[in-house]
Parts: sequence; structure tokens; C-alpha cells
Amino acid sequence: MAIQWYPGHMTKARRLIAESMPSQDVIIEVLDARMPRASENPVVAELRGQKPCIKVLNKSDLADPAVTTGWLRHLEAEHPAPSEATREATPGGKVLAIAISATQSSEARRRIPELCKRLVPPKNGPGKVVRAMIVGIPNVGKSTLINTLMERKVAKVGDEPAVTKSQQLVTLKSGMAISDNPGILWPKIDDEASSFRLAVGGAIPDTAIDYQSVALFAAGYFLRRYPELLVARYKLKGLPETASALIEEIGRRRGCLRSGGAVDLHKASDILVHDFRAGRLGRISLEEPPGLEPPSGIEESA
Ligand SMILES: Nc1nc2c(ncn2[C@@H]2O[C@H](COP(=O)(O)OP(=O)(O)O)[C@@H](O)[C@H]2O)c(=O)[nH]1
Ligand SMILES: [Mg+2]
Repeated sequence: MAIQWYPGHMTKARRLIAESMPSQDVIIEVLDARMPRASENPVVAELRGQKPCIKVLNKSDLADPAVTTGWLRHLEAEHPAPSEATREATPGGKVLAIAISATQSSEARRRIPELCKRLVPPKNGPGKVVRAMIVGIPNVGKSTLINTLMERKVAKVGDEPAVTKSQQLVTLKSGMAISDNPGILWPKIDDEASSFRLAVGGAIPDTAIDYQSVALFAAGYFLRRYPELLVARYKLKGLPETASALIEEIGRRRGCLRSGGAVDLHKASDILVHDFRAGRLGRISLEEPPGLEPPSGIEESA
């Protein structure tokens, strides 16, 4: 399933980000902790060049904590701190990674400015503000993070893609200037598993995707990786053998029936996907760092 959802405002957003890049000291790239690689936009890497960057694995309250720890280790290994002795520049500039939950404010408020200070040498003199720019794909919590850092609601937040339509600049109490930006994707997302993960997580509007195959992907993955959470949530007697059998069973248990008694698969798919997005299934990660691959055995879309 290749995704080609690239509304006009994203072209404009990309241009705005590119134009503001030279004046920035640090880039705050918000990722979805449940899928740090799938939610990493190659366009951000391209526009950022060597600018220092904080990779914020947000929504970590919804992600599997052991997998998030694995991702932080993986990112650390990928972006080692430059050695003090040689001061060699690392490819892609200095990068630090943290896992937070932007909705749990105290931690984000303390740690983000702390990391910015580690990456950007203090500037002296009046008017020398540190400038940071928040970027990332849609619906990862960029606006929520800026509201948390500001300690009040300055940016509109919503559980759907494309809520933020223009750039917004705010100044923190510490004097640091931060801009929020609309989420950007890349024009053609052709890695199939990444497309599915992005769709399951809600980075792409449900109307722009083949919803049923997205739910089948999710069902197959949850069966393989988090069967006990499915059993608990849907009070299953046994574990269905295939993804489609799971969706049917959810439909039957929740009374999603058409006239004649057939299961309404669209409604049942909706229940599964929205339960995941809201964290009602429990803490789930959709993607493992290399080396922590899930067990195989259940077909994804039988
Ligand atoms: N559970 C949880 N939800 C979050 C978190 N951060 C943001 N959200 C929710 O994710 C949705 C998208 O947030 P928003 O800030 O508008 O994302 P943006 O499109 O990247 O600006 C909203 O419903 C937020 O309440 C978080 O850390 N944990
Ligand atoms: Mg936003």
C-alpha cells in the first residue's frame, strides 16, 4: 500500500521549514515512540543537514516501554557523541534522543530545554536568543509539546492529521524562541510496512487509505506480538488464527452485525484501530529496533 497523500499545505510547510532552517540553532524532531523509524521523515534529515537535533520519541505513555528503551539505545548507537579528543563531526550533526509524553508536562518542560543547552553553546549579549524549530509528521504531538513548553495553550491540538496549518513562533520564559510547524510527510511513501504503521497510528487521514487492509495489518501484528492484550481487551476465549478471524471475532463480540447476521468488517476494524490509537489495548509499539524482531507465525492478512 503506497501512500500518496500530500495536500497542498504540505508543500508550503516544507518551503517554510526550508526557509527558516538557516536561522535555527537546534531542531526538535518529534517522532511517534510507537514507531520511531516509520515516523522519521527523510525530508527533515535532508533539510536539517548538520544542524543539531533532538529526536523526541513522544507518546511514550502509549508505547511498549521495553521497546522504547531499545529504540533509545539504537539511536544512541547510531548517533554517538563526538569524541572530546578528536571533536570529529558525526554525520548528520549532533543528535540526542529522549522518550517523553508531551501530555505529561513536567518531564518535557524540564528535559527539552536541558538537552537544547547541551547541544547549543550559550550565546552572549542582548538579543542572542536560542532558536529551535519543532518539526515532524502529522499527529505526533508537535503542538501539544509547544503548549506544554509554554505552560498554556498557544497552539491548536487535535487527534487527526493537518490540524496545524501555518508556522507559529513563541518565546519561552527562558528566552528561547520556538516555532511550531504543520506536519509534513514525503511525497511518496513506498515502504509498505511503514505506510501501514503510519496509517494505523493516525498520521494519514482514514479517508486517504484502504482502511480494511490497515486494520488487517494491525490485527496480524497484535496477534503475533501482543496476543495477551487482545485476549484481555476483547475477552477472547481462544486466540484466532488469522488477522481476519480476529476482526470477525471482535465484530461478533461487539455486535457489529449487518442485516442477515454477517459481521460489519468496517465497524469491527474501526474498533480495533481506535482502541489502539487511544491506548485502550495497553502499551503497544508497532516497530522494533533492529535485533528485537517479533516472533513470526501468524499470517498478517489471511
Ligand atoms: N497519549 C498521548 N497523546 C498525546 C501525546 N502528545 C500528543 N497527544 C495527542 O495526540 C494528538 C495529536 O496532537 P497534536 O499536538 O495536535 O499533534 P501535531 O499534529 O503533531 O501537532 C492529540 O489528540 C494529542 O492530545 C502524548 O504524549 N501522549
Ligand atoms: Mg500541530
